[in-house]
Amino acid sequence: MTTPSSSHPDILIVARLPQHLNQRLREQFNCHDLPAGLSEQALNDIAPSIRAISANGESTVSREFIARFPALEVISVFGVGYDGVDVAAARERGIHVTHTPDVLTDDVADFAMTLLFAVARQVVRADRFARAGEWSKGPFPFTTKVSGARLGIVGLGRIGKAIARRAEGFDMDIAYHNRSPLNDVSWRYAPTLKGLAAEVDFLVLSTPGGANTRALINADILEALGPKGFLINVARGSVVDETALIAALEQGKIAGAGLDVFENEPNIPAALAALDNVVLTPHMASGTLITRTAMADLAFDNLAAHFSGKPVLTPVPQR
Ligand code: NAP
Ligand code: 8YV
Repeated sequence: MTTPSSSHPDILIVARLPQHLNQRLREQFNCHDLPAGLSEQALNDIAPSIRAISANGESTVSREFIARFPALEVISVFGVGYDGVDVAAARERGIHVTHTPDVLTDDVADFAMTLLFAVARQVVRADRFARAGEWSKGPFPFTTKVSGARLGIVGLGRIGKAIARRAEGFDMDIAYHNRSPLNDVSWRYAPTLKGLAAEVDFLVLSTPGGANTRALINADILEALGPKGFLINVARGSVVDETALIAALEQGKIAGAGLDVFENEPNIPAALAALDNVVLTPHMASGTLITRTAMADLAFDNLAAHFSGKPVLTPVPQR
């Protein structure tokens, strides 16, 4: 590994990053931009000099990819989720992996509640109804009350707790499921995911993605959630078996879903898009100007700290 220095190190950008981050990176680093059309030959040519990778929460940075860069020192993820990065492979080489926790928590929790309300109160469908002049033919059908309803949170971490705090303002009855109970919260712990799904009206997902949570929400869990239950996913598409979800929605086995994340982004299955009982958004829960700017600054500051010989600010946790 080369010694960190502050003189325009070579950095590989592997994701579409916001303008603000791109600009800051270009001021400090010699940037090579993969999504901008860097050829395989050009990537091979610069590989020996690459000292940092700038990725986002949706990026895949595999063991094989990491192995192509012998001088790699740090991977900075613009996002809190780093399930696409092979952290074990990076650690074996002493490569730092950083992410952007906390700065996006409020926005993602706000957006989970936005999706929850949108699907329960059928805001998008009602908007279409109003615009199409359907109102003159009769009233919009009744929707589902949120205040006082039962909420289950799968993944009560930074974002999950912020969702619970918001839900308290709507007098919701709150329970959660993590792999183990927390002793610093008063919300009810459900020891099994199936038990949680069976007892709530809204099941909200805010776990990390990756192998440990793959298809956690399967046909069995959806069956337990039941025909009056709604699923909200602001976690990762991989947490839900999308085929099982589509079947459950089509067959009325659950009432509806609010989804910000999908198995194969940016592609959304046509069968899902054809349904009326879903609200679908393009992975935008953290997407406000203030938050994306804070994320960009933190992703940049992690790189800047490393290349000025300081510890990175927000390394991904040791797990
Ligand atoms: P966090 O603080 O690490 O919280 C994650 C929680 O998930 C922890 O409480 C953890 O508890 C729980 N968990 C992990 N594995 C689990 C499992 N198998 N079953 C049940 N619970 C499990 O992370 P965060 O900052 O809240 O972020 C959570 C995730 O939200 C990110 O990793 C990312 O995937 C997603 N996210 C999405 C967007 C978006 O734009 N839609 C934006 C930001 C973040 P235990 O370890 O005790 O189980
Ligand atoms: C971002 C995210 O949309 O933080 C995460 O894990 O998924 C989101 O905040 C993403 O990282 C930016 O593309």
